[in-house]
Amino acid sequence: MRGMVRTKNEITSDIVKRYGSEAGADIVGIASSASFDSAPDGFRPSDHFEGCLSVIILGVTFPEEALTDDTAEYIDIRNAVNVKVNAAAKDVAKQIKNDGYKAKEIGGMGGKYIDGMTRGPISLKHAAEQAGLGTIGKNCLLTNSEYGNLLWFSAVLTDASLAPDEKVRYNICYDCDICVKACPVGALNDINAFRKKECADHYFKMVDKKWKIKCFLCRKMCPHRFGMKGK
Ligand code: B12
Repeated sequence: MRGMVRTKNEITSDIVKRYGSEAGADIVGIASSASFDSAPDGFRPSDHFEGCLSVIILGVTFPEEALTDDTAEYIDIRNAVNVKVNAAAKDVAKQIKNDGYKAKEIGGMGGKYIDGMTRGPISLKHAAEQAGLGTIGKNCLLTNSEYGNLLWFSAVLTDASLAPDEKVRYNICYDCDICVKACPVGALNDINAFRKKECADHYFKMVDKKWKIKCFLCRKMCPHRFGMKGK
């Protein structure tokens, strides 16, 4: 239909959150693109999507057995959760495009290989923190009051201007150092600099020619792993 100007449907944060939960996300938060000003160059939403105004973060929970049942393969659960959260992001991006805006989904795993390490386009846990979904603890993981650290994230970048959620203010760690002491390679020893390489070199193992994740103690040992409501 040449010459026809496509009208936009008005979308709000509530509408987008409904899209997210209908698409299978357990939790949805919204951050402004501007809240990434302190992220490093190349890792801001605007580096990947010109005109980005809002970042929608979608979280899907791991089942508790991922941490408690030694017969459950953590990596299989992780892969299934990743498929689910990526599908939710794709769905939300599609709906936003149908409403007349631009949108681009960011998957839950890394993309580029930089300095010997997989890198995502943006840091999803920082995005989740900006979007009020929880707080990053000494274990370097985003912890939510209801779901603990069992959340796995994806995101949608959009040029729609959506009201951001407020950051949460709770502290979860205080003088607890359980995760720091539990890490077999000391990756959490310096609170200001997570030792990615030490962690990455340790946490995989090869079994029957397949990569498996053998260590997630930083997740498992946290007293708030299942949330903060007295579990
Ligand atoms: C590469 C990667 C790893 C690497 C390196 C981890 C790391 N911390 O960078 C290794 C292999 C070690 C790893 C291990 C694990 N990972 Co990992 N990993 C990723 C991945 C794919 C990319 C991370 C990345 O490139 N970030 C971008 C860079 C620039 O961020 P950064 O280096 O952390 O940034 C530093 C600064 O630049 C700055 N910064 C960067 N961006 C921003 C933005 C703002 C607003 C601010 C203020 C600051 C800031 O802060 C950081 C240091 O101070 C993410 C998915 C994703 N896209 O986020 C998952 C992710 C971080 N991993 C996750 C998980 C669960 C794990 C493991 C438990 C194993 C597993 N896969 O189950 C362990 C836990 C290790 C730990 N305690 O942190 C989850 C975390 C979920 C949560 N609840 O927090 C993520 C978010 C995947 C997901 N889709 O949910 N991971």
